[in-house]
Amino acid sequence: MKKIYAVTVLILITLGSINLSTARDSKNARPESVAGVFDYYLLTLSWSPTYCLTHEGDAQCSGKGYGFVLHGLWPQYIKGGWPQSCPPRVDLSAVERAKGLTLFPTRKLLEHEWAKHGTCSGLDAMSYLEAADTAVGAVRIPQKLQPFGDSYYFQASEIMQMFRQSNPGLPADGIAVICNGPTLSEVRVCMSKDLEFAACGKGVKTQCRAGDIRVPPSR
Ligand code: U2P
Repeated sequence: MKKIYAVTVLILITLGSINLSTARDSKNARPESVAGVFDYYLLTLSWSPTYCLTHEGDAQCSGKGYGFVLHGLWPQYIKGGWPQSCPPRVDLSAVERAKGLTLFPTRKLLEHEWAKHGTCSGLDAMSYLEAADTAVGAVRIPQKLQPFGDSYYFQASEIMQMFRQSNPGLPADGIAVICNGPTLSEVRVCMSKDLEFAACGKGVKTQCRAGDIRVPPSR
């Protein structure tokens, strides 16, 4: 009798935990990634000198002298999150790769970004790369953040202010600055599907400490 009771309790506990974990999984589940189903784009510009501090061997780091480089043009959901690696998976053709290499600093990054984010734009590869070209061309890099020789220190709010001054129409909630510890890592600009400056959705915000952050020099 004791044995039957113990087995019944065990079954009930197991069923309970299956139910709980199913509920947890469905709460955390992202909407399925479907090409073309998203709300706006996030243009991400990486401060290459910071990336190169930890990736010396990368092709973008060998004396290229880059300042900001294109990291990606990422489809986003207004409620937070983003689709990624949308089917069907299509590799870039030689012509598309050549176009992409005029925009991205390395072939590795180009191919990764197309596979992870570009496929979710709902555009064919050439149209996606043209959209990335338009997006990059729409953002004027402030004079003080062009590639240069010295290390500079700015507050994240000053970096946002500089970008807004150089880009009339860029709203205060349309830009985010990302740091890697005490160092500038990226500037992210939100854009509508037709590549106009726009407010960012949930979850896209500045991630830097208060006070000065370091902007290391180009190499
Ligand atoms: O932020 C760290 C890495 O997370 C990925 N990311 C972040 C925000 C977002 O909206 N979408 C996104 O994919 C980026 O990864 P990657 O594209 O480089 O693989 C980002 O570097």
